[in-house]
Amino acid sequence: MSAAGMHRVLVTGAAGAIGRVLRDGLAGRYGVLRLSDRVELGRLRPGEEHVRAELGQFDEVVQATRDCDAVVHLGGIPEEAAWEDIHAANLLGTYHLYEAARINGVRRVVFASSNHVVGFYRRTRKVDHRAPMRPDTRYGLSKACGEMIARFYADKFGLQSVCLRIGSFRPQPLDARMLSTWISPRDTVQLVARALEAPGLHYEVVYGVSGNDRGWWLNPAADRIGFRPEDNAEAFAAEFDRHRPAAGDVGELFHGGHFCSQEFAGDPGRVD
Ligand code: 15L
Repeated sequence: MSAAGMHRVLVTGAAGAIGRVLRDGLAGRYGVLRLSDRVELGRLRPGEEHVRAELGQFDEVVQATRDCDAVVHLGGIPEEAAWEDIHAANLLGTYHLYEAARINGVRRVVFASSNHVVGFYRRTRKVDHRAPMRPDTRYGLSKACGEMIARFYADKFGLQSVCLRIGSFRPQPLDARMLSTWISPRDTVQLVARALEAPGLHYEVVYGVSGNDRGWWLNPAADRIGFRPEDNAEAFAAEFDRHRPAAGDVGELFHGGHFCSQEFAGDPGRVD
């Protein structure tokens, strides 16, 4: 049995933290889970196959996407880095992925975007997926471009896409900010499964966040794809409630936290 008729699903960046959790959480759900990464993946389990692919090498990405019904695109650099590296792995890599998916007739791509697409919103403000993008890093900028690539391929070629603006994926919240941004491993597995299987969609942007009482993101598309988080960072609030923000720390003002304060040389009063 393959959920939603998915006989082969490719996961790029499968050796990373989210990829490892998906291997467990999605095991046996689809015919074959094809895993790709530039690094070793460890021993394969029944129902898994491995294709080594460098996202910067178009031919390799074409090979990796061949015969796949859907792709979960986690590959790339997951944090701030030099522009040349972000450009190669995240921008060119995501373009290669979508173009290869189109050529191979893949039906749907689930793109791991990031909350850092909207990092420069103030914490006093809640935003939904329609709020104008305000990337906080070159990394966030690359994810904003990735969402545009996804939109282009959906509108132009009918390649369905779900962009997941993932918050803080961790076993549990690690600081006061994560009481708002945390997504648990089990909610992540549910989110990706819903994004792969929800019927009749064209293009959606969904915040990847647990049902946190202190959340900053309004998430109507979560309902549309049937994502119902089971976890809530509030269960860990007591550990962080004594936290007092450091005076003058720009990162404490905005959703993106320290991604905003890195290299910051602007006037926070004008970033409203
Ligand atoms: C991200 O996009 C990063 O990949 C991750 O490492 C976390 O830092 C997360 O955002 C976050 O905002 O906490």
